[in-house]
Amino acid sequence: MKKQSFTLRTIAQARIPLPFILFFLLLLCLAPFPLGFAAATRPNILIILADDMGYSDLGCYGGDIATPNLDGLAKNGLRFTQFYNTARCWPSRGALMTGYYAQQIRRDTVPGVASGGKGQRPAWAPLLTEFLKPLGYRAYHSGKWHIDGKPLQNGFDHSFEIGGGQNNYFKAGGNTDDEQPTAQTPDYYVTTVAADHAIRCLKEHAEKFRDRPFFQYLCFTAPHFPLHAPAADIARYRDAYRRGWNVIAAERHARMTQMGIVHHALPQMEREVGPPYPFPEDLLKLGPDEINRPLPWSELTDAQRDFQAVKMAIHAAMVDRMDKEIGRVLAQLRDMKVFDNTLILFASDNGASAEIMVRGDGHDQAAPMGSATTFLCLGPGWSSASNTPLRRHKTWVHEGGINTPLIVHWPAGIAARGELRHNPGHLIDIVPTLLEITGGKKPETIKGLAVPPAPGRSLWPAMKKDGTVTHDYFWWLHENNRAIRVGDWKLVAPAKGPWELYDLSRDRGESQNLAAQYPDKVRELEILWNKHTEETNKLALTNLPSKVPMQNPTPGASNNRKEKRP
Ligand SMILES: [Ca+2]
Repeated sequence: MKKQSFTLRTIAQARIPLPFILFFLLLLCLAPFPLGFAAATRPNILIILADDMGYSDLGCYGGDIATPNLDGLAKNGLRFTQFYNTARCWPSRGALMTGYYAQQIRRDTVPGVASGGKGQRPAWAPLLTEFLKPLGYRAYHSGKWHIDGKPLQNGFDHSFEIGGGQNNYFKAGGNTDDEQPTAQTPDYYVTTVAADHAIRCLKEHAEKFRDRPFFQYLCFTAPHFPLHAPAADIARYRDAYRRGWNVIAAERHARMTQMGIVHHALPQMEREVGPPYPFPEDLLKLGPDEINRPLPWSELTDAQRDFQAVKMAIHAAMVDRMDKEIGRVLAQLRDMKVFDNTLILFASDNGASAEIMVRGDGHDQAAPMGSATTFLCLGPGWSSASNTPLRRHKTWVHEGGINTPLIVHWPAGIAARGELRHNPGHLIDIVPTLLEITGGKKPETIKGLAVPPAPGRSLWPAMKKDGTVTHDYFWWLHENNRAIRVGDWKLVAPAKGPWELYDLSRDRGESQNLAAQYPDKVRELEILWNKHTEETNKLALTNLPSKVPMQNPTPGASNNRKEKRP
């Protein structure tokens, strides 16, 4: 008001003609409205995470699984083609929800401190919810969690949490609704139950909090092992994968190339690379038709081919069912008339998994595959096809382990329809992106602690125009698998292997190791990786909670092998 009075007095003194004054006054009167309008229409946010889904599983990324609802979001939104996660469930969720690399917040292994699945975030690393609250958002969590603390103590107003080791899609045991045990139902299937919960939260929101925006965090466990799906869903894919993983990979690669998603050669499957953790006794429990190497399909026996084809049929059924459930959530948004002004982001927490193990109640070889008493994993043959056309799997930081689709849909905010974005990005970018879009702010200190600079960049400019967001580098470390990307150069090494160097501008399949040809580039990137790792470890060892047990005395040693819920 002070400023306005001063301005009017100035105008009067200047003896400006009346029409100009009236026009100026009109502008002043209108000025508050755009601000108010923007606040009133702040977008709702829906983040949907898949679990262990491959880069090319979705139809809109060249896949052969029916995913019409996600394809529809892609058709009217954006698909990022080089979007990264951290190669594993819990570090990805920590990075997504805080905007820091997982090690910076002790959510992946750091030598000398409780970390990884047992790590506690520093007080300066609250979740995204805490930054959305002051903007009026209500927040709902439905599904997998894998972050330290409980959702209700971390800014969520409701939470359905899939717990209990996540070892059975058909059992309610261990799952909680606002921290209370949930009831078993005859047709229980957790993918459907998670969507039901999200829809229930949205309905309540429409009834009681219509004037406020919402953040719905919907985290499916699909298609993480065990391969469990309703029999009718499996039946529709029973014969779809009999051609084998080599043919399916080639078909996916051809479609992705035609769609413009990739433009590099398909890498060879690595027949010597099996699951990241060997469980030889578990392999025996699965019978003679399970194999733990991605052998050429032609080398399999007929019985092995039948068995393997059904496994992929179950994986497809899990993704197909997830898409159907997403469709029900989208229908709820349309029903609430908020579909256009809800910013929807869909991604997977890591690449498809080569793991093979048996947990929970074990595996009954006589039971129908994919039913409640079986415990099957995708394994390296099909995870190679699922991650087409990228190399390796979940836990590795080669491209197959760390790439995910990222679908962005927000008709009210993004003009582009059906476009690709080749701008690289990472889960660490989601918090800054959402803060920029919503007008949220991170304070400089939290609970008396200085908030360290976060590594992510807002992808909002890239959503408007491709190629507008650059990062100094992307960094990875998981289970001693390590990598760094600067521009299109990527330096990567498996836990026990030497550095490999790739030019991702023409070789995202990581087929041509250029390390011997460019030793100076290797050295330069290695120095950068070492520097970031040292700084990260130093940060992780500061601002410790009062009672933190020391562990992992050996650098690189993992405390994750016995994680109950990878
Ligand atoms: Ca995962």
